[in-house]
Amino acid sequence: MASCYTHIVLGLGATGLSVVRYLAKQGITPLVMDSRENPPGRETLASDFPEVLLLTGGFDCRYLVQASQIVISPGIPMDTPEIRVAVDMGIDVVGDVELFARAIAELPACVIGITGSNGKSTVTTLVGEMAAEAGINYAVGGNIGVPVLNLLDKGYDLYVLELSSFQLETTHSLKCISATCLNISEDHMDRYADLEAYRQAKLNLYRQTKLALFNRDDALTKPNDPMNQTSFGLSAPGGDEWGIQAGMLVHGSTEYLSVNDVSLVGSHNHANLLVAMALADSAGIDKKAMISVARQFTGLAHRCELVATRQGVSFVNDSKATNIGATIAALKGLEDHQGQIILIAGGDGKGADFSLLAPVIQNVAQVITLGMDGDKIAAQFEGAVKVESMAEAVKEAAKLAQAGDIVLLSPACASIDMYANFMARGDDFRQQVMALDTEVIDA
Ligand code: UMA
Ligand code: ADP
Repeated sequence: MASCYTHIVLGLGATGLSVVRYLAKQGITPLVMDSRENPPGRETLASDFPEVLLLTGGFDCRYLVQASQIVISPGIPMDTPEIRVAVDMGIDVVGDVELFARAIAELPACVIGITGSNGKSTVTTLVGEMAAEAGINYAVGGNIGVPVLNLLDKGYDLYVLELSSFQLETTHSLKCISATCLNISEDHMDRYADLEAYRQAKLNLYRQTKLALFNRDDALTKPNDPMNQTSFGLSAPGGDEWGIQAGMLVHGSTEYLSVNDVSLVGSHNHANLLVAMALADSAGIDKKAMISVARQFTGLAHRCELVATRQGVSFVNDSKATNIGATIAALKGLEDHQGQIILIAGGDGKGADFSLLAPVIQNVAQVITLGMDGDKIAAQFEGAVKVESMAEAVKEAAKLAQAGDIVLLSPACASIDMYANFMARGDDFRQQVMALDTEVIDA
């Protein structure tokens, strides 16, 4: 008979470790299980929590069925058979964000929630920067890379949270002062039955928010139920909406700043800025702070980032384009570019339908593909060049490019088939660009 643990933590990545730490502070010693043989948090767990037992290589049902609470990491699907058994038995199966929501309900702090297929990290960072500029005691966390439970002790007044569909599937009581679903396009189709199932996971965020901010240019982001809501979008706004009128970012009839004074590039980033201002407004952040950030913020690394110009060719790193929607946004953003675009794409497609890329990819001069699903992208573009490595991709691109052209790494895929994460992929791209022989560029 397996010993009885009231609390079980599933997954020993960043989230699992944060949950163990959180439970330990309450005097609870959980059992940890991970389906991987060698999960990343193994050594930290052994050194910081030697009393915690770790079982690897699967989820043992004998323990699960006796638990009163199971805290599941976002990387583990809720429809894993062992989890389904526990849910059917009425066991409290929750994610770390749900534990955070229950704890924060007792505190006088506000939460802003941000989800969507693309732009989450950009918008989360923008709102955080606006809070900083306004002198608010704030924290940024969630899917952006800082597990939410790690932020609880510090007594912040405002939490700006990036939330993934995975995290929202296991979150039921998060109360936000404002929340947004930025956009919906195909992503993680290996985890969802269809786009609608993925969308509904994201729309969970609106359930208990004081103000829902949806994207009026994307009908899929509209809340299902009537609630206190307003919209942002690139058109002229009506009433209390946020939008663009006569080249100015505006809230209703109140002007904020000219799009020409915004440092971020691309119309998708204007939408990001509008919603960031709307979210900041709901937290009482003053207009001056918002405008100052809008003027200065040039964007995050690995998102359409110019890494080098060599012999007049611009090399742009958009490694964070881990789905089709992000690559479409990057290519649309470059539509007015005078020179040619050479696209490097491919990786782990997560079950995506790459035919959605076809309309925009036709404007590209050449497509170079790599990675596990590179062939599926190559099938959308006649004459695509298939390569095995980033070094080869960059060399091929450099051979084809002429002054005035752009070589764009925008993979439309996750990186995990070839790299630890999208940052490592972007860094490799940058290194390969830096390592290019002048002869290759000149050839
Ligand atoms: N895994 C197993 N077996 C397990 C547990 C995990 O195979 O028992 C695998 C997962 O399938 C996944 C990987 O391990 O491939 C990591 O999963 P995890 O749940 O342990 O992840 P964490 O390290 O806890 O990081 C998670 C988020 N990762 C995922 O949702 C996959 C991080 O978002 C987030 O920053 C972190 O919590 C803190 O909140 C990353 C991400 O890729 C950036 N998110 C996806 C995205 O943005 O598209 C949703
Ligand atoms: P996320 O956190 O949702 O992945 P990021 O801000 O990290 O979002 O950006 C991810 C990718 O999406 C980048 O390639 C970026 O250029 C692109 N992107 C950013 N904002 C948007 C948007 N509003 N619509 C479409 N693509 C976007």
